[in-house]
Amino acid sequence: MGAKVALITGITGQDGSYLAELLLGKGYEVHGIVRRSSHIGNTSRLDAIYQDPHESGRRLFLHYGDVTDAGLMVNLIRDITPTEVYNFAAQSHVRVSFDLPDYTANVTALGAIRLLEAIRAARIDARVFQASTSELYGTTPAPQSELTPFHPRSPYGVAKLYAYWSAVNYREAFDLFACNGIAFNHESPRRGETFVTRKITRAVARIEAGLEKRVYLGNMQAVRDWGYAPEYVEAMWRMLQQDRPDDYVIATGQGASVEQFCAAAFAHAGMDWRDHVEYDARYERPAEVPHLIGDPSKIEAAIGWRAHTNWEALAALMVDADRQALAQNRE
Ligand code: NAP
Ligand code: G4F
Repeated sequence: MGAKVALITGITGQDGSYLAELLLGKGYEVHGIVRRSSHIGNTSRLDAIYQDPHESGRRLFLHYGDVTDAGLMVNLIRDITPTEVYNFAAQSHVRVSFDLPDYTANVTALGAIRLLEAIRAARIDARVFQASTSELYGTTPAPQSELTPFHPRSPYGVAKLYAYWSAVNYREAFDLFACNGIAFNHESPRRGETFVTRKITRAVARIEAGLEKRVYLGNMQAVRDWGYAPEYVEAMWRMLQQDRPDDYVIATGQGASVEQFCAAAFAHAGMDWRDHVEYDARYERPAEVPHLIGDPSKIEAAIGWRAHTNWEALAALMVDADRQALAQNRE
């Protein structure tokens, strides 16, 4: 088999950075698209693995780009000729998507079709992973599986529905090896600071250190199926190593409310969440997704992947990481 070359859109995000590490460890040449920013902070999740690619033996290459730029995508795909493409680029915040519906559709929906078209135009035999989401299910009853009907409840969910069906369509119409991973919420110390788990664990560390007194949250009754991101990127990679392309739910199969996660995170630091959490209606969404719990039986049976870290262990490890980060920053 020839050299494995991966292209990751969204490489600077939580999943992109973990996947880049996984693939480099497996001997891949890894290319990533990075948005130009006025500061260097947007590549901070890659600091541990990024070395000067011009030195011999380096296998991580970063390219300026944006999935709203179709011409760039065509040129990049043609130049890199990847064997695997992982599409993680998205405006991925559900609440923000209500404020930026047009932009979210452009990046999250049309970005996917631009990428698929670039692969088709280049006539390369790349395998494609599309980062689909449990947000597709919206209000349909839990547990949700690959057979559960979709009913997205946000501009983000609607955009991801377009991307999901685009991947299926290119598989059926053009015989492209395209897979959807319908990932339920997955978190880590690299989770963006405005998603609820990281917002909570960061607040726990800062309240414990005396830097803050309280944290403001919205709907605490929503239930999510929270898993650990490094395990989920392993599932995504394994999906592209199968003989045939298919779509899979990636989940733990366990649900917990925001309140339960919050209670566990504060308890890990010996505190009672009720002393430090206040309600703020600004964090409510115009339409909420109340209850997401995945049924991972298909991926467990077909691929042999299963989640190992449950939400309580996740809350503890994220609090510990935020404590450590705070201590290092204060040195
Ligand atoms: P994330 O941390 O928000 O990362 C999103 C990535 O997309 C970042 O690298 C971001 O770049 C990049 N991006 C945004 N707009 C772009 C554009 N116009 N052109 C190129 N890149 C762009 O998300 P994540 O948690 O790693 O999730 C990865 C993917 O899985 C996303 O598509 C997300 O919607 C989906 N997903 C996530 C979960 C979850 O629970 N984490 C569950 C289901 C599906 P910057 O760093 O420059 O912002
Ligand atoms: O952490 P969240 O913002 O994640 P959400 O909306 O479930 O979306 C994440 O998971 C999806 C997979 O299902 C991904 F596709 C998506 O890209 C993203 O990664 O909110 C989780 C829950 C929601 O019900 C929200 O209403 O927490 C509730 N919540 C309560 N207070 C809050 C807050 N969410 C945020 N972000 N901030 C709050 O203060």
